[in-house]
Amino acid sequence: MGDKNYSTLGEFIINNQHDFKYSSGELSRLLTSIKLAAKIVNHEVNKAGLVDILGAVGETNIQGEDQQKLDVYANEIFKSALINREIVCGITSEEEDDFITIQGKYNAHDNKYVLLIDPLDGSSNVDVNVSVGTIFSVYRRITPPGMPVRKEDFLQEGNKQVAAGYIVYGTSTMLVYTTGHGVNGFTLNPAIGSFYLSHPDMKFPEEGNIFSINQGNYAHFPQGVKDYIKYGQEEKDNRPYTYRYIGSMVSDFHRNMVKGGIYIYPTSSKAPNGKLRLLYECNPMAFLTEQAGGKATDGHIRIMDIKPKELHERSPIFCGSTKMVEKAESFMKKYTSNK
Ligand code: P6P
Repeated sequence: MGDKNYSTLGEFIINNQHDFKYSSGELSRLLTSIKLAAKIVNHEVNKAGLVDILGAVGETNIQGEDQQKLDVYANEIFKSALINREIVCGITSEEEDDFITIQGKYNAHDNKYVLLIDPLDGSSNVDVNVSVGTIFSVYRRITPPGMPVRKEDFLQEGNKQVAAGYIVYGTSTMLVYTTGHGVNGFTLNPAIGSFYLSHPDMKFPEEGNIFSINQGNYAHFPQGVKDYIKYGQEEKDNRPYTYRYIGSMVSDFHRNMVKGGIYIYPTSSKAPNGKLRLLYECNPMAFLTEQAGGKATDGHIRIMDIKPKELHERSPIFCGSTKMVEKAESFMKKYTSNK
């Protein structure tokens, strides 16, 4: 890829700053800080096998999940990039018990954005050298500037998001994001540390045949999901589907967006509310899905219309190629009269 033909992420952010009325450049600085943190985390992820950064820290996070050393490391890198540089007025993270309000020296309370982040999704895969990712979501604060943020600044519906994106630390490292004007993907050239626009205007194919779900939980799934899995296995039309499930949502999502497919993490008797967290996994991925022409629901209603009640609440998610999500919904609808 000749670098000269691709704009860098920095140029792209500046060139598209006009998308924001009254833009004070705050969102541009926020995205630039995420870019910086992504490069630092990428550097560690790529050499994880060589330094004492693998394995668990021996503690659990608020989710009750063993914290991997890289989870904690990535969380600290993104926090410091956004807090020390006083880019946002508040942050919440999968690795934090509660939200963090930022005072700082330069009145960060006046800043207008809050950040919600899953610093390293799928981190249990790092030990086995499988791709992992960071997921982020940005909102304009509700509370007036000049005072500490409150919970309502974070408990906003996904349809209020200002920006969302992910970094996938894979065979190449990519940053993919939206500010509500489509989805664009940037690939890191590690030799010079710049992200280049490699995937402009990404779109979910309307139809696809890749199916991502942990079929190990089949016995625990709702009947509608079981019926949809059987539908995907029939020898008919563009079926049977190809089943691909990496155990790292960002990687499954990215592949499905490029090739066409659906990612499903449904409710089950083992996970009555699903597993993925609404605020910093489902909502940002739903924003990206819709901006790329796909569909994202909880099996019945649009993910981005769910009114959050708790910071770490979970939601089932069906997201990807519109026709595949609608077909899955049609099976779900057969068993829920009141939805
Ligand atoms: P399971 C990783 O922990 C994650 O949040 C997603 O990235 C991934 O798709 C899913 O959970 C894997 O969960 O229960 O199938 O192992």
